[in-house]
Amino acid sequence: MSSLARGVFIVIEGLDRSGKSTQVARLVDRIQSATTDASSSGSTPRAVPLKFPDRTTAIGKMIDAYLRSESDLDDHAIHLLFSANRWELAPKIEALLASGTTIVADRYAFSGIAFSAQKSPHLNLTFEWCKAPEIGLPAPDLTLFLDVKPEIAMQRGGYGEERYEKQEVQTRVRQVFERIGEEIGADRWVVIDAGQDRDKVGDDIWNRVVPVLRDTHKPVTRLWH
Ligand code: FDM
Ligand code: MG
Repeated sequence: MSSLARGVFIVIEGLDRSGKSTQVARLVDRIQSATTDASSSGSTPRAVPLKFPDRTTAIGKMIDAYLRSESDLDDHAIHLLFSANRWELAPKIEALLASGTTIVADRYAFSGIAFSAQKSPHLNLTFEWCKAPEIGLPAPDLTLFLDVKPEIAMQRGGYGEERYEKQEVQTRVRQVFERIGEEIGADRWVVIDAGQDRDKVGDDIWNRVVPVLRDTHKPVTRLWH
């Protein structure tokens, strides 16, 4: 690997309980061990996980209270907070990629659009309105959508603790994700069958990621530019 090669920006998306967190951790480990050879400089990490929302920032704490139903916020306001939470981390994303570190993010702008736009039957949150604040964020090189039927996901442990963890919400979210995938296109959006066992899901992800890891000489693009 050339010292000039940038890191790659990978996003794992999916419904709640689709196995994202498990697969993010596995993928980071796998990239880490695949790149820990003579070319990597000492202990410099070659891959790091990120998670959206990042609940540790001031904005993230407001989001956390909202998700745990400790606060209520207007649907437009919470949408913009989720987006602001990405914009506040965008400089870090750019710096990591420039330094050659690959990022594996647990959710990103696509969750932002899907979870807000699913509310549109009742409100004014159109797909286009929800997409607008995400335009211009660093674009993932690859998004892996972990596809699981909402009725399967809800049988998994811990389901239903937070806002949005309801079958009818998840069903609408999945439909918006489908539309986003069509817009992004097959070269950057890959659907993974997340109903399979974890090892198989991990292998399917790895097979799609390997070619992208080699493709580090094109510049980072911006969402919908
Ligand atoms: N969520 C997540 C949104 O509504 N908008 C966003 O921009 C993001 C990143 O927050 F229900 C929703 C999706 C999920 C909840 O996600 C928190 P985690 O992965 O369970 O922390
Ligand atoms: Mg959750």
